[in-house]
Amino acid sequence: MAGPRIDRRRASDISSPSIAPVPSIDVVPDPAARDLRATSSRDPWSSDPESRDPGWGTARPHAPQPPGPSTPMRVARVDVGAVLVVPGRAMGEEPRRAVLPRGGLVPSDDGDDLSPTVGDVVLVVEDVDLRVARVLPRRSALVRDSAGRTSRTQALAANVDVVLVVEHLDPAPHLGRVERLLTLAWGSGARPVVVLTKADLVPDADAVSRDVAAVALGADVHTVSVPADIGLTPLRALLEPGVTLVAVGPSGAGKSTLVNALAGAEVMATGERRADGRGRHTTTHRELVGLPGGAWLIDTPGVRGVGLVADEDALDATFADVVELADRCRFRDCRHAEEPGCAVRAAIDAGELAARRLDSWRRLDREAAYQARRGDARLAAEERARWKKVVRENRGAIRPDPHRR
Ligand SMILES: Nc1nc2c(ncn2[C@@H]2O[C@H](COP(=O)(O)OP(=O)(O)OP(=O)(O)O)[C@@H](O)[C@H]2O)c(=O)[nH]1
Ligand SMILES: [Mg+2]
Ligand SMILES: [Zn+2]
Repeated sequence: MAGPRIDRRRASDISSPSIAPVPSIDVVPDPAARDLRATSSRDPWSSDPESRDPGWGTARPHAPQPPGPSTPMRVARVDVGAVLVVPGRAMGEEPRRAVLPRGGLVPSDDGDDLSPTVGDVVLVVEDVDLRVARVLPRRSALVRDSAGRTSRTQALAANVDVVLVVEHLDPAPHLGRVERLLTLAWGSGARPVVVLTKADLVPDADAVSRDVAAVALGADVHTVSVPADIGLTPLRALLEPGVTLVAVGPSGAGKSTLVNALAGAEVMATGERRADGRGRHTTTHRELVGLPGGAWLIDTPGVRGVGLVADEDALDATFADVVELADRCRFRDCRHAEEPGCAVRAAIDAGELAARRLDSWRRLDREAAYQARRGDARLAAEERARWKKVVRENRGAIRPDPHRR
């Protein structure tokens, strides 16, 4: 369930009026996919009944196929220059290594070349090696802004239905991180579900859980403990055949422990935190695991910071309460500071909205706007590079005029 769609003013519009939405490179989210029910009744896309596993997403039947026999496989893990792939019913099958084209980019039906990510469905061709020939359309993707000089985005996982935002109750949950990961999740096209772990370690799990629920509008919040076997039943209920769940959250939150509990087997290694309290990453790779019942789980390493990709709808979904208030302010360009008739300030003064919620919204909104500008700058640079190439090519074709000096 996405938040209400409100024509709102971005907080950052004031300082930078000309922000164009950045086109997402890795994903074209299907709005219908935000509703889990919409994804669980997908059309079969192949005449081969073995391939009708709904977890595979929907390929357009008219899409051009690479020549020769090719088999759809699911990416279980990404390596350097290759991916590990598993067939549709993955349990018990050893993943096979399939090499990527030079540069790692694979043609997709959307016209762009993509770096295959965990959860992708790819067509592989068997000749000398197993080769990845094509990435089938993603029905959802968890996309983050990749750090670094280039303003590329990175798809962390594809074709997911549920994003488990995993956060520990001990130490106390970090609300800003939950908001950030929820925004990432809303932007993916999948349904976010918050999981608060280590309920056995705190006396007041329910009270803390209510505080988290207040910043997780539209998402279910579950309080769990794996060792004490608390709260796992509603999560197990999510494991429908063909459904893919991905666990995201900080290192040590208990993502792998949760994945193992849901899988009913020791599929991922788990680890203690170091005594000095600094996070040691136990899981180092994103990995897809197929369960006997037909559901899929993706475990991810704890990420220190996930850069947001500009996505106004996702931010609006996460901050639906603030957005709704902002829409009632007297002035369209209200900064929610000292202006008369500010509904946001009024709500904060009345104790109906936490001041940190406004701060948090501003921070993430600014970050998304910054990311959009970087995206624009990158597009402009690509355009310049394309143009230079045209000029270079034409220089060879047009003979210089000997009379001109
Ligand atoms: N008491 C308690 N400990 C837990 C619970 N869940 C996980 N742990 C412990 O927390 C530690 C970290 O768990 P992991 O599952 O490895 O955490 P992770 O999120 O996968 O961490 P990374 O792989 O580094 O991202 C381990 O020692 C687990 O045994 C829980 O519900 N209660
Ligand atoms: Mg782990
Ligand atoms: Zn206002």
